[in-house]
Amino acid sequence: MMNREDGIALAGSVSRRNFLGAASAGALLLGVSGAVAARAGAQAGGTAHAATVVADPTAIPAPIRRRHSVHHDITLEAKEVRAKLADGTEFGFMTWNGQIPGPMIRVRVGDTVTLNVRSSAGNMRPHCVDVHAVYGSGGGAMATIVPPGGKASMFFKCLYPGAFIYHCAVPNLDEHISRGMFGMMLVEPEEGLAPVEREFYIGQHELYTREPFGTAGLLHFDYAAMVHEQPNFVLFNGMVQGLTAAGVGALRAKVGETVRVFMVNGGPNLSSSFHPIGNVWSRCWPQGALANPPVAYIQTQPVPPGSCFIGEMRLPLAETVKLVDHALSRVARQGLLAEIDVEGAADPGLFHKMA
Ligand SMILES: [Cu+2]
Repeated sequence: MMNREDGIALAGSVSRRNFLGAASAGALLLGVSGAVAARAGAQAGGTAHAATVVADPTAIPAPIRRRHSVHHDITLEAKEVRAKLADGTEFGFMTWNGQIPGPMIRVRVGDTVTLNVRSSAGNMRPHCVDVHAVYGSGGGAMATIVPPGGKASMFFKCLYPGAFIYHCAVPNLDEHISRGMFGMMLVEPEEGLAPVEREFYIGQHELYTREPFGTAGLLHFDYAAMVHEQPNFVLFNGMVQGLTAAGVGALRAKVGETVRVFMVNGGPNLSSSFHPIGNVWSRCWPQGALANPPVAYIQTQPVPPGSCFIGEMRLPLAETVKLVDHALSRVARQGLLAEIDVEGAADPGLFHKMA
């Protein structure tokens, strides 16, 4: 495992002692919403690829087919980890369960949840969780704030459907989210979602570093760059081109399938213009708002920080679909890219290159 304390201590400019003092007082004064850590009982499941924080985009709880309510006992664990950001480059991430985004939690309207927040003993900072799927003060932030080695729990009932972000919400929440402390909680409507062949889960966020993109070694967090919203890295799942052959591998699908993409934008500051190159969102729910009818054939969908998106794509062609933020400098120069390799036979009747 990585040397967490070094990664975080080197990256941070605030001492642990000072930060802890500021955190407890600040949280009380500001009423900030909570953050989350998590290992979701049977459904936490998520796994990060070795030495990286890249969440497996296929490690998703199964679609809900039951038509009654249940209770869930879910644990999120705050983990500060030093991990690979790019080849030859490392960063001191903050994560839920060691992965970015944190585990996807999946429940149904009417379900109740006990959410346990744990903090690894080796952590340097307090953490908590604000869940946007919840009616409750700060989304649970104050109920779940925990010091290193600590634990706290909250109970809530899910009353409305949609895809919602959860994120850390201590006073330095922008830094903690930038370092990776966000994930998605999906509340399915009572009738569930239509079946599709595959589902994927990815998260976008931006990193503010003192060193430019491409620098080798351990990079350091830059508070001034964050204040001015000028990141050096914009990422899917916490790694430069992480979800491509150059990273931990591309996503895979087959011709004729329909795939559903769950996307959460942690930010903390940049909106995403989420677009599938070579395809289109054949059905999507802006902001993941499942109580509303989907919209059809959308090319590029805004996803604000602190929000989510659910989009479906038909895959009539064998091709590589590139998922991007269409603010394309983030793709060309800041590391943001995911690919879906669609396997199957060519269909010249739909598309072919001409001589
Ligand atoms: Cu935190």
